[in-house]
Amino acid sequence: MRIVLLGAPGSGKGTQAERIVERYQITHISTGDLLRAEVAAGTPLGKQAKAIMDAGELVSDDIVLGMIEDRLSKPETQHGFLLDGFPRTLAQAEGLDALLTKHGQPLDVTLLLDVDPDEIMQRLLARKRADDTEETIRNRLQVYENQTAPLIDYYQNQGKLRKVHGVGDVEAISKKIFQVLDDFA
Ligand code: B4P
Repeated sequence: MRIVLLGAPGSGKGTQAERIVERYQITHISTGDLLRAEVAAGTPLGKQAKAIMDAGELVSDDIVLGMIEDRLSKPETQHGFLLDGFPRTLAQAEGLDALLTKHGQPLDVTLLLDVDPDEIMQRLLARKRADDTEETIRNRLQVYENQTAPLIDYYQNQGKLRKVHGVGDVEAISKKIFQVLDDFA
């Protein structure tokens, strides 16, 4: 199973990703987690990424695509994977398609977690991560609208988009997601 999990920052991607990979026994690849690990380790890439992430901007497509290419070349991803927080731009989506075509492993489905901006603001202010200030969240939502939301049409045109409303009980949202994904298992 090869899945993309799409949604605004704070839509519950990280939360639901953990449940999805456990149910289907596939590899979880979160570009946010990979970048935070680079920052924590103080690598040159991490130093470059930190300021961008703190400002709520997107790290460059080249860097993120390089990280994904590296992960997708690992044997454990042969059994399937869930991409969480990637792709976030059209260039990343096109780069991913090219990579998966090369590997002969096209995506099965893109799942959109749909949550409105007011709910997102409340959730992220409650979370208190370093990049979760009101100003940064506003910027991240704007970046999402401008750069990531066009991917909804991109995957819709490929006939791969499925949408789940992401507000309410975490367990209930997982159930709705599993109903959609079971068709691809
Ligand atoms: P991410 O780590 O992807 O950050 P996120 O979008 O804020 O996380 P997520 O959406 O997973 O949050 P979650 O819902 O789990 O990226 C961080 C930064 O890294 C980006 O801003 C960017 O700079 C950089 N980056 C990452 N990927 C990139 C890429 N591909 N290209 C370029 N740059 C990239 O959590 C939200 C909160 O809601 C949690 O506290 C959770 O407990 C809560 N929650 C979840 N479900 C809920 C529910 N149903 N009800 C109430 N609360 C809920």
